[in-house]
Amino acid sequence: RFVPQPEDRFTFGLWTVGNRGRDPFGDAVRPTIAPTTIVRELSRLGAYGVTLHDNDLVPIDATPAERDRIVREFKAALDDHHLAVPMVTVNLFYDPVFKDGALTSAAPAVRRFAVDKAKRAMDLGHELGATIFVLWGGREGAEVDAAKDPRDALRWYRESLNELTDHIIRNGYPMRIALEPKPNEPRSDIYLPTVGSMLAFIQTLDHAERVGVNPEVAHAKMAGLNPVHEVAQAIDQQKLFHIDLNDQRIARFDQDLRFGSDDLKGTFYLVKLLEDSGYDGPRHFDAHPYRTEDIEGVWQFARGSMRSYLAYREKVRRFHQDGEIQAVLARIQKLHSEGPAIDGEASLNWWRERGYAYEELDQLVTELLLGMR
Ligand code: GLT
Ligand code: MN
Ligand code: MN
Ligand code: MN
Repeated sequence: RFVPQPEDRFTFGLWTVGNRGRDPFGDAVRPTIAPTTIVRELSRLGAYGVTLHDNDLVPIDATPAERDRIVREFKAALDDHHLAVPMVTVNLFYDPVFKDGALTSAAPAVRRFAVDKAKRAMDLGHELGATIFVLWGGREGAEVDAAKDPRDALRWYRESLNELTDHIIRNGYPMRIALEPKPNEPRSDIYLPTVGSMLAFIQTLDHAERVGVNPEVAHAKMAGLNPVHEVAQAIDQQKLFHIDLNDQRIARFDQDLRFGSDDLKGTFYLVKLLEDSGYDGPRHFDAHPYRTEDIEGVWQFARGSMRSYLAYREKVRRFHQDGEIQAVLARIQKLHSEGPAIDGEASLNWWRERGYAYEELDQLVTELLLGMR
């Protein structure tokens, strides 16, 4: 029970288990783990795949020969351990050249470099079999709005994305782009901060059909929003191309907590939404092990992420099978569908006086999560 299998479609970024525990106030606490080691360990733990930024695998200053050797060895490890790479992304935030944005930099030279870097990351992704290309615009934002008109930034963003979808189409890649919103950090304000704003922006692109979203639980919470409702809107628009699973407390810095470790009820409803909707994409964990952990703790973190998903999934199954919960739900539905049409004072009062039994339902869900049912 709760043993992850490849068919569960669990994936991890190289940068998640490989995170060295740096924070703005302290240096690395763990050594670098080689990508090929990460592949071996994730496979041993039952993951389906691994994801990466271009530079998680290939250093930004690698020669073409070095790049080819690194990619060859990585592919051999994927083959040996039967791990897939369903998604790749591009690092447009670490190098100082991107200090004022990449695709929305005010400097055309920086935008050119960024778009070309993204194209090369797409080529790498295609070579590894990825069909999803995530773009997290972490540096696409501002502190000083006097320096850059946000309308210009959006226009540059759009032009860059149009060039990237053209690249995909011209090369015949079966690839789609998933834009990942975040409200702030590392910028004071990041453009297109929520799933809703991304969805509206996507409709202005040349190839909107190729572009969807990659919501992250923590990012929605940082914006003070309900991740379940954000993801539901993406599903409603058929734009949930990928998802980043982690956890986060409201009104704190970007925590990247282990999936399902903090908000039990919120996580339950998210897993319920993913499972009930038939979402069949990767369950991608984008979180960091605590800074207190050594390498053993890193693998505990990876194992725990997957076990927790399976445990929440089991709770969803029980929710649907629990006689009492289903009876309350049926009662609520019957009330809503069979209550009188409103055509006068008596029927108005009928609705005004009716209780909805949500307290009863919510308590049952709470007890389910607490292991009492
Ligand atoms: C970075 C960020 C994540 C993004 C990754 C993709 S990198 O760690 O915090 O939310 O998904 O660029
Ligand atoms: Mn994040
Ligand atoms: Mn993310
Ligand atoms: Mn984060």
